[in-house]
Amino acid sequence: MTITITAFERSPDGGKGLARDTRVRWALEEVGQPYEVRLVSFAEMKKPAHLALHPFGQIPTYEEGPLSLFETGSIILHLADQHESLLPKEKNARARAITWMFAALNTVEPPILELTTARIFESDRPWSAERLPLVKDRVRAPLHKLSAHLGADEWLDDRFSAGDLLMVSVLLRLRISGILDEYENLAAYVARGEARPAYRRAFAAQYAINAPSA
Ligand SMILES: N[C@@H](CCC(=O)N[C@@H](CS)C(=O)NCC(=O)O)C(=O)O
Repeated sequence: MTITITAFERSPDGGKGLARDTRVRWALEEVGQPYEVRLVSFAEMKKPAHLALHPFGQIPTYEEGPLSLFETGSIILHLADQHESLLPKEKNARARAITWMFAALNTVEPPILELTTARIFESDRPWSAERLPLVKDRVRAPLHKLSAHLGADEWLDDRFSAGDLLMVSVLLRLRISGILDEYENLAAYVARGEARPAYRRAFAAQYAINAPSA
């Protein structure tokens, strides 16, 4: 069955792979599932046809026959559920991998999003310089713990899973701030994720659309 996802017609990040279609592309590449991409403009995302797929008017969406999904966590869980390469079959290992998916999206990502908002949309406010260090410390708080948990391990649990896919995708957003490099083992963990052939294919596919020269 054909799988179609949506992505920005032109991502504001200019091809850095930070738009959330990249994580869905990565999951699809990990499981060897071909897919099509429908590019949408900001204006199209807010129109009824797209809102019927995504109630919040965002990307990515995922269509597979009669099924349509939004929310990257849900899309990746749907794919991982069918592929042992992303979610182990053993009950407890599977539950732990799903826990890491939630941790990436619910614990680690929110302060990172707040930092992005502070840097991009609030930098001209008179209180921005005073607030930014506080926001950065809120990003660091879960990273200290994550770094301690990972230690010298390769992945968050015994083997790569959808939990790592989401955690690496979330941490990637920090690179521009320099905070990721404060944690040597997390920077190496992200680099391991990026080195995976499936990630490279996903990155290249979005880059072909979003690179400044494209
Ligand atoms: N929680 C959602 C967030 C989706 C989201 O924020 N998408 C961004 C692109 S990465 C978007 O569409 N932004 C444009 C907008 O909100 O108008 C998910 O994980 O899928």
